[in-house]
Amino acid sequence: MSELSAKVIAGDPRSIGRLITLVENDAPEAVEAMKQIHRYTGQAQIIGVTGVMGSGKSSLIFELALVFRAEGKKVGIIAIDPTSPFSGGALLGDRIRMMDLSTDSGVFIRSMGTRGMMGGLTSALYDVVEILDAAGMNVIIIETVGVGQDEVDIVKIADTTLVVLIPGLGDSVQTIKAGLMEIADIFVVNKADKPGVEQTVAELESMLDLVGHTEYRTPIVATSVKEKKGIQLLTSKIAEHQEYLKKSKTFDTRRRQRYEAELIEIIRKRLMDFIFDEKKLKKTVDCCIDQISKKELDPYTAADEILGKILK
Ligand SMILES: Nc1nc2c(ncn2[C@@H]2O[C@H](COP(=O)(O)OP(=O)(O)OP(=O)(O)O)[C@@H](O)[C@H]2O)c(=O)[nH]1
Ligand SMILES: [Mg+2]
Repeated sequence: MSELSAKVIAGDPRSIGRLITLVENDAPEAVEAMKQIHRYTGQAQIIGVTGVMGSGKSSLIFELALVFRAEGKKVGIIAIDPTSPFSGGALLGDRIRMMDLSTDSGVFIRSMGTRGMMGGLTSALYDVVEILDAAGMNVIIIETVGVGQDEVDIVKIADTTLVVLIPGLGDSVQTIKAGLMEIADIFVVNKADKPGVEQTVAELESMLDLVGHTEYRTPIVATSVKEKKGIQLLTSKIAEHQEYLKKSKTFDTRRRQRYEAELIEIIRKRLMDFIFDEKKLKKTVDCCIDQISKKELDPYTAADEILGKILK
């Protein structure tokens, strides 16, 4: 095992950061390390947090992190394309507490951008989750803004997905539109210090009624980071969902789905890398052009042979 892998497994923050950077830069050493650390993964609880922009996802994550830290758990936080950095959007009094978190060795925080990573974010995200897991984080929390494809991906990775909304008109309609309804394991109505919470909760309840009776009914938790309300209830709902996953065997199913999605992602990425490497591609097909010209080989058979070689 490489020194880097060993240090990552030992939980060394600098090495964790370095390996993540290698992964993001698509460095060959990253693949070696990823191979080595896989067998040290599988212990972490993975929580996805998605939802409306500015709904307080980062603020909530910090509150959750504090609770998990108080329970003695190590926490990894991944923020994808954060529009407001953790420190920037914080409620005034919380900034100091957040500083405490960022200097706490039991917490590892990392932001990941989608820009400049052609099709690479998802596969890099799987890697980062594996890295934090292998590094001994007991809980890994991933924040994404719930627009577009991202929230669908988070569902493939997370054990428990929180969808964060805020009181006010049209939120629940937005939820159905964005397909967030299906992905929520827990609905959070944050900023419950603002008017209209009851109505938003009621709307969500009646939407859930429409879904009908299921073994697991998505709980709705009203929280206020500002007034420090509902956080404990939220953590207990997360724990209940974990229990449900384990009892109903859904946990194993989800983990299998995650590995399936991860494997497909790696294969997709490798193929893409190959296809977009114009020079390499040209060189690979070069050998057959003569034969095709002389009618010794047809293009389809040639393609089969080349693909066979690539995929071997
Ligand atoms: N009134 C009130 N404001 C809150 C609450 N939670 C967060 N905020 C404020 O809402 C704003 C956005 O909070 P963030 O935690 O950055 O929200 P976010 O969902 O992570 O935002 P993006 O990552 O930009 O989508 C900040 O100004 C917070 O201080 C709350 O419970 N009540
Ligand atoms: Mg945020």
